[in-house]
Amino acid sequence: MAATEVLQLLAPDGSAASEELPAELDPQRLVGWYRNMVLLRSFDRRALNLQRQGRIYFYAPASGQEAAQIGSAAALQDGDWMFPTYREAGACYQRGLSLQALADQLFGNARDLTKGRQMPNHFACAALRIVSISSPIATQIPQAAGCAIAQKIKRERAATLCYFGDGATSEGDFHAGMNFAGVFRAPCVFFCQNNQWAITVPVSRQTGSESIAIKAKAYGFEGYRVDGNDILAVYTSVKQALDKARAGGGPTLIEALTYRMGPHSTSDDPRRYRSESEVAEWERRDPIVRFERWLRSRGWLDDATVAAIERETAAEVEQAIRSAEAVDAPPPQSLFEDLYAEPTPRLREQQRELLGLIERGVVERITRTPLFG
Ligand SMILES: Cc1ncc(C[n+]2csc(CCOP(=O)(O)OP(=O)(O)O)c2C)c(N)n1
Ligand SMILES: [Mg+2]
Repeated sequence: MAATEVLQLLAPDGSAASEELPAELDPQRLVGWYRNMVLLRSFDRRALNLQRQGRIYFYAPASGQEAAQIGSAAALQDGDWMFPTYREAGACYQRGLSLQALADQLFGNARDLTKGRQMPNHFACAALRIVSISSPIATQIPQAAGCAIAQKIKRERAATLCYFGDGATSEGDFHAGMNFAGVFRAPCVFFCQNNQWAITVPVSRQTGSESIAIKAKAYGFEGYRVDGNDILAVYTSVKQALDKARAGGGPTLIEALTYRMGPHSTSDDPRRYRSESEVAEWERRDPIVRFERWLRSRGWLDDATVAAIERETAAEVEQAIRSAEAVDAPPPQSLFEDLYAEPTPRLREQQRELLGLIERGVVERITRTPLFG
């Protein structure tokens, strides 16, 4: 397939390009993906409201990108590594990070795996090989290439999946990472969610190339474009690329064409830079509606099941948020842990000083101080 063609298996009206499905995709698994997409949409809506109510201080929604997120992460296997960005709540959930862990991270509470030290949306889980998210755009791309090269040296039959956006492709780190991966035939899949915008900058201002996918050619490997709102196309292409990487076939770049339907983050008002008609146009290609239509046409979903999934996922989200909010902030002394095996004398002194201030009531408790408005 040429790097400018777009792979699509499901049309926006839910009709399928082919009746044939990969053997591993049974109805139960497919309806499970649908459920996860609905859950992610519900989590997004709820998290935006939490920020507006001042209960968390930041959130980066993924509405419109559910197919790209769930479909890509569904292709991962044991032993694979994943380098997400701040928008990948859904991909992390699909990979196995629990809804409770996501909610705990947004609140930065004592149960949070990132121990309240990261901005909301910056998930991580060592046990699942989900690497800690860096806010600076594209820094994870060379890291992912390096991780994949290490996998190759260790002769693991596993691969690395690296997430980034269209905006990230204008960073030097994109070039460095892709180049390294190409030279060393790293088992790395570069998954670009081209959601048309990098905050206020449209994708037309990111590149003079025909596509993002075509850039892979310059680094000596294959690049594909897929319809990122078509979960079957996303899953199939990422699965093929990961299988190829695990088998020693080197890296692949996948450009998933999708759309960020909401704001960039809670600090953004997209009405100031894009038209309502553009948003409406993409709403007609909603990935959840499309997948639901197809599942219904196959007889695997009906009104009662859809209603139950919507009800149950909303209740699960509510429960996770309630539970997360009820857990206190991490203990202040935990600030001093994890950096050194043995704390330095200076760190010990600072810890003593802080605990003294707390005892004397000078610092009542460590609050979740807003960093971003
Ligand atoms: C190096 C760097 N420059 C600028 C920023 C500010 N910033 C945060 S998100 C973002 C846009 C990223 O766009 P894209 O890569 O398309 O990802 P998306 O947010 O659309 O998912 C920018 C410029 C940053 N975090 N890091
Ligand atoms: Mg973008």
